[in-house]
Amino acid sequence: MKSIKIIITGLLLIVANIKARPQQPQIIPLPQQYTAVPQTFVLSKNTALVVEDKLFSEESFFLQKEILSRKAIPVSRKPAPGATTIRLRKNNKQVQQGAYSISMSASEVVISAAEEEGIFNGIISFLQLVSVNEARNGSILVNCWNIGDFPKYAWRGLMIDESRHFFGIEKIKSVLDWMAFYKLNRFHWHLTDEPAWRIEIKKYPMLALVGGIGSHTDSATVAKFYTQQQIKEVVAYAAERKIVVIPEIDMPGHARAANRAYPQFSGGGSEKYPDFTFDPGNPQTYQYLTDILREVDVLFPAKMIHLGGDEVSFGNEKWSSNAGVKKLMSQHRLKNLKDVEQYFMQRMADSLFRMNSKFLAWDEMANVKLPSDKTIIFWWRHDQKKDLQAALDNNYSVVLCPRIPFYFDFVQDSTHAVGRKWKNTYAALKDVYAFDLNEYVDKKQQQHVLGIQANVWTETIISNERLEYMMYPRISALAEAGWSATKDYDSFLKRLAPHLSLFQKSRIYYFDVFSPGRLSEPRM
Ligand code: TNX
Repeated sequence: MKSIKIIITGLLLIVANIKARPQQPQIIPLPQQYTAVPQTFVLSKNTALVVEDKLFSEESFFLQKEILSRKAIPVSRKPAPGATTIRLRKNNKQVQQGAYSISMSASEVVISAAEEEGIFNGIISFLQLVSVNEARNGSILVNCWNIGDFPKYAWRGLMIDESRHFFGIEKIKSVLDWMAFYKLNRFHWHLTDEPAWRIEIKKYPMLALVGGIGSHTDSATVAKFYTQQQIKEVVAYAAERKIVVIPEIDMPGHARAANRAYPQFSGGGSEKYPDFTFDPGNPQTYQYLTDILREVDVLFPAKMIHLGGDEVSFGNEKWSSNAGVKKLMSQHRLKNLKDVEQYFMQRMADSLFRMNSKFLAWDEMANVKLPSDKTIIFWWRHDQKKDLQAALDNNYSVVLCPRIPFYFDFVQDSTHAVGRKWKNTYAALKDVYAFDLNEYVDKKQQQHVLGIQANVWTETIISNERLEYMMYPRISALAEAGWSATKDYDSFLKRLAPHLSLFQKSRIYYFDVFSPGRLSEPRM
């Protein structure tokens, strides 16, 4: 009699559980394929993690550490009789970079992939399924799914500007954690600009010591920058999360901080943008910047460096009266200052190519003549589609980061007032989500598109709290726009809701899209 009772209660529980199950796995970005399996996997300290191929050893430790830190469950690595198992399996059939599959049953979870990025993505999906459930008496019940998944775009990026305001290594690590949680895999680090230079260069120590002083809102604040040791630490932290870090050393404009440290290489500026440029008319400028880039190249294994190239015309008026520039123009038959700008960039790109590194730049460089297989253009001026078209026509690879909707210094709600707006438009969560490549690029040129990226410029962002508010939850929408083939905003919002609690638990200050007035927009 007693056993029948237990069986009936058990059945009722299972039925209730199946009934309550969501239509989609609780994963952002939504996997390409999924089917529900009407079983429940129990994760506890008796669960064993089995690494079937040494290739996945590093990832297996990552998974173990994450389950411990998120849920206080120390899964073991030794299979015990009767215990559930998580297996990391090599499957060479998953050819696409980043692809993985998960098959689950009550007794085991098998995550498989052909390579490490794929297994990492599978681990993240599993962690998401686990994350939204609470542990009871040391175990977590996880609904079972079979999943087959791969990314839509190879480049799913986020840029943070630490020149205007400096956030520091702990904040950057936290950002990398959340990027990894959403399978964002390119961190573009804007380290130099007008207010400050934020990276130590051994050959030119004043760049950090003098150039590191100040911020966009306080020109006197003490020097803040990353030592080379810290850079290595960030790069390694990112690598553990399969994130490639791409440094940006902005030139020939946005160079004021560098020019404060080494004025002999300044090409002057304008009234509004003093000391804005490097001097293209001084032959030594090229060697100076190449020496800087050689150190940067050693520190960042990405083998690609972003050289900016944006908005040079804001502050290059002194070039017209510069004897060195005049000489350069006649020697190389450069007709105007735009030609000088491009000449400068071609020479600097050449320095990168000699380091076997790729050249990355903003869309002002869409028409520069460079080898198309070594050049990536970032399209940002959403009101200038012709520049995107030029980059595509030149066969350059492109990353799309149009201001609307991908500039996260723009506000995300009509009531917000501190951040930027473009006329009356801004970058609402649903617009980030709705990004559709077909609106920008013809089918036949889409093979040039590496992916998408959001940029967090920080003129109006000083505090961690505000940085968080501008990023979360918009990076969740960015992630799904960059990964999933089919999108549905309502289903996204359903899956997003429990993530807001995860932000809260991590003490992240976010924009509550479900109740916009609840957490107010922080001041700068
Ligand atoms: C344009 S995007 C810039 C940045 C500013 C940003 C503010 C780009 C390549 N240049 O220097 O911070 O607008 O939204």
